[in-house]
Amino acid sequence: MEDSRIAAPIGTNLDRFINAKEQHFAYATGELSQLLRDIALAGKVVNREINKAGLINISGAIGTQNVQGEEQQKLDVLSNIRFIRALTKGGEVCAVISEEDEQVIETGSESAKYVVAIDPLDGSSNIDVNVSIGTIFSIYRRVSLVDTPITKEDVLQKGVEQIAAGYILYGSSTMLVYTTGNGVNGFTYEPSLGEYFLSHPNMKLPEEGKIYSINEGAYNSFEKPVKEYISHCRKSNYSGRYIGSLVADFHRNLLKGGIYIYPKTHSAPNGKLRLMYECNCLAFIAEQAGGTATDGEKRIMEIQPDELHQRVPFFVGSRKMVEKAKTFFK
Ligand code: AHM
Ligand code: MG
Repeated sequence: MEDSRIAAPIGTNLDRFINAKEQHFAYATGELSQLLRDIALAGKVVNREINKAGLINISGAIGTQNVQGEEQQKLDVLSNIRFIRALTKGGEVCAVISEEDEQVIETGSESAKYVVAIDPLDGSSNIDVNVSIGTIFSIYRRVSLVDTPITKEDVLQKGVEQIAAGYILYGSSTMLVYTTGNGVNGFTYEPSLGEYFLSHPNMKLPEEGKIYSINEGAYNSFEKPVKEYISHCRKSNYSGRYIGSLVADFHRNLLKGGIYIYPKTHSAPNGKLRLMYECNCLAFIAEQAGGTATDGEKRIMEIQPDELHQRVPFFVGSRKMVEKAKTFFK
């Protein structure tokens, strides 16, 4: 039987899918749909830059670059510029929190009702080595009235307040995966047509899995419960898989079942990953797909952020694996 949450069949392009979903909501104004389209479009531009990245060092030699004397910017900086520009010009967003910017970016659209938190290009250690990287985003509705100044409450919202979240994975294929709180859908980018097509409708995280993803090189600096959980994984003959790109590791586990962990370490006493534009977003997607996410004790999406770039320990993935990991903290 077809799941009623699937608004369209496999192969539907992203625009049609977004439109079909919007028609389910009598009072939808189309602004969220437009915002999702803006993000998807900026993702295409970033995808193009990433695909060119390997050519940059030889481009001088083949004479295709630098004819105007242009300096090539680093990809993470460039991605930030592309996304911020798309979010600013689109007019639906009043404020942006980005990993690349210390302060909140006010877009100047004070009558806009959405706030976006974004990591424009995550997986910094993989950017220059041709390994999968990703963009991660969360969308919130502002709390204050439109046409008034942006407040702290508008930007520091708990993950449970997200109205949409998603990621773009620049991998062997480029994929956009997102949720608006009604299941998770994945779209694969077809570069010759320049379109995303629905390839993974109504994604479900297997309840149980056999993959654990953690940087075991830092083992000596993990807390006892994490060491004990790793020992449980080893005894259970689970596979260790760690790309070191959060989106790629999360995506694999979403499809195959598994757990991703970035715990507290000596050098990162609160964990390394950021609550607002890395953890909340993937926690929302995981929960919507039937999985779960915790900091070891609390549900990630219920943590009240105190600062924009706050870090949290992160355990996300198959529900039974995350529940098992939590038992070692009791
Ligand atoms: P970044 O925001 O600087 O790219 O760091 C986040 C990345 C994640 O994608 C990845 O899971 C993690 O850092 C890897 O960290 P480590 O190299 O410490 O294992
Ligand atoms: Mg990051």
